[in-house]
Amino acid sequence: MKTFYSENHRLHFPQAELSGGQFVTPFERPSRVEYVLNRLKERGFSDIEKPAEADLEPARRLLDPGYLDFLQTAWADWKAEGMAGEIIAANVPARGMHLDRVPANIDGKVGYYCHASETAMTAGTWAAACSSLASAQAAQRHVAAGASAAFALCRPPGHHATRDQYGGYCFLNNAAIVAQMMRDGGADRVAVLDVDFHHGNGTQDIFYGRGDVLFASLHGAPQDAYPYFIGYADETGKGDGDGANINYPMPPGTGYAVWAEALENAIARIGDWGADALVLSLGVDAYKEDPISFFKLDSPDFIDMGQRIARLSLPTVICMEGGYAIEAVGINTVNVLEGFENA
Ligand code: SP5
Ligand code: ZN
Repeated sequence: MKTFYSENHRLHFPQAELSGGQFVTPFERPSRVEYVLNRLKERGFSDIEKPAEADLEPARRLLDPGYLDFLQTAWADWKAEGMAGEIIAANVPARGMHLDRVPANIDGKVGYYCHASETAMTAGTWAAACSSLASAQAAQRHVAAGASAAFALCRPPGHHATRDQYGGYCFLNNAAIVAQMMRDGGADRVAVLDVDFHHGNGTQDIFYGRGDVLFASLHGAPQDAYPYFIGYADETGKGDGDGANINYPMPPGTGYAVWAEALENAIARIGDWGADALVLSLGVDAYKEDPISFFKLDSPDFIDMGQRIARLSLPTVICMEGGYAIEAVGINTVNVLEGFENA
């Protein structure tokens, strides 16, 4: 399997993440991908290509153009306002306030376009987010050209980014944009399977009203896990999308036996639905040692996960999402790829 990767992810490395009332070094940090790269090479996945520049046209059609303009100009506007530090959202539209009026002031705009203040933006965030998208798009083109699967080593991740909000370490929803590109390329029905520990709220948001893209997510139950306000099992889609959204929220301590049962159900639903292509949002934060998550998967479980997903026998674009037990991120990620390839 071929990997697409851009080192420009390094342009995004905020100093600060607001966690437990303190500013800490962000869990989502550049070294994560170094571990994946090293493990890829160790295990013989040596076909690693740098992608061409991102194509923002599909993003402009799928997402809110105002949001994309904001991402692109936020840093300059923030600095122009005299702000000394990184971009952190301090004021968000809450219950009873206007949810649809975009402020002119950059501090207000940041709150409007952000859903989680743990995520800071810096001078290089937009460029890094574009490079992450570029990897996903190159992987999609590779699969469209006939490969059975490709791996996009995306950083920053994407699945929490909605059509008009960043957060959860995500800015551009790579998986969603790739799913749309697969549709545009002729796949009638595209499934997005999200195995990251956190609910893929962004991907759900983008496709909630659509019947041509099915979204299935296995994640920590919102009562106990970020993003807290979405990800319940009764969120099944609306309008044309009714029945094309499937959530599997699971409680603290969930191990692989229960998790794999949910996965099997998701795989069966995707198969029955008649998907022509698959996007896998691959986070490995369901791992037992992950510092911000509460599932109990072990490293060999990720091999089994890859094997099961491969049984769908669909053209598959795999996009890297989360995973923060840094030294195990490489092993667990590549375990999924090996399981997938050897199935
Ligand atoms: C892509 C992805 O995996 N994003 C995850 C974003 C999670 N953000 C909120 C994390 C809150 C965790 N609380 C920290 C407790 C540390 N003991
Ligand atoms: Zn995650």
